Amino acid sequence: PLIEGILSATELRMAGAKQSFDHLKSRDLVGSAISARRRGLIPVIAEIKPRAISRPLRAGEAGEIARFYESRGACGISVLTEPTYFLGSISSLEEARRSTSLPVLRKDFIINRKQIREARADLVLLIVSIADIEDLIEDVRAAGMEPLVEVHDEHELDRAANAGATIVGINNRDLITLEVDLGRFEALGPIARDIGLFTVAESGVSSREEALRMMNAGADALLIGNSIMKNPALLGEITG
Ligand code: IGP
Repeated sequence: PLIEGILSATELRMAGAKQSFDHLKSRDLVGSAISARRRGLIPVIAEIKPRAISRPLRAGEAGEIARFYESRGACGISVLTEPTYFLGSISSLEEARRSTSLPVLRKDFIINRKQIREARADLVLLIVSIADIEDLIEDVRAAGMEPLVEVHDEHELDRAANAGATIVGINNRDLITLEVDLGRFEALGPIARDIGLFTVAESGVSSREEALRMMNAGADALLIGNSIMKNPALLGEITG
């Protein structure tokens, strides 16, 4: 029901979407994660997630948070742009991208190609369980961005790999029950790595110990939102 609500709100909004799109040079997440590791940091894609603090952001705040995240060693920034349930906005994505030199991931419920051209990001989240990723992966690349394909189980991982994904996010949170289990990445991460995919451990990390647990399971990067939105100082502890 949550997902259905989000998707129907998205469809309504898309009626007025603009089509123009700006091809700026794309920033490379894989390179940025590798360089973080070389500097001895845990590679974290730090998320701007207004839902975690239960209010939309003020003008300028997304830029401030993005700069703070960069200063604490993040290798990328994720920005929730879904407005209805996650209180996000396209303008905070644009602000975040203007304010740092890090690759920026657009976090939304993308179900059609019009949405892809709504905003300039470096990566666009595509969720296997809700979207026609076989088509959308091509659309994202045609727009000069890279898809980060989110999976929850082995079947979805196969689908992502067969559709040509190279970066996969394994979500520790079940999108229906919202339950978090770090064991999900531990089970799927190694399988994804074995087939040569770049793996992002998504959701549920709120301490250095949990971050190390994901790294030990072979994560190439972590995606963290809630815990660092509530307590930004935690990010520096986690990245190291
Ligand atoms: C971040 P967390 O538990 O640290 O806030 O998780 C991120 O993984 C989560 O926001 C997320 C998400 C999503 C949100 C992962 N996939 C899809 C909305 C839609």
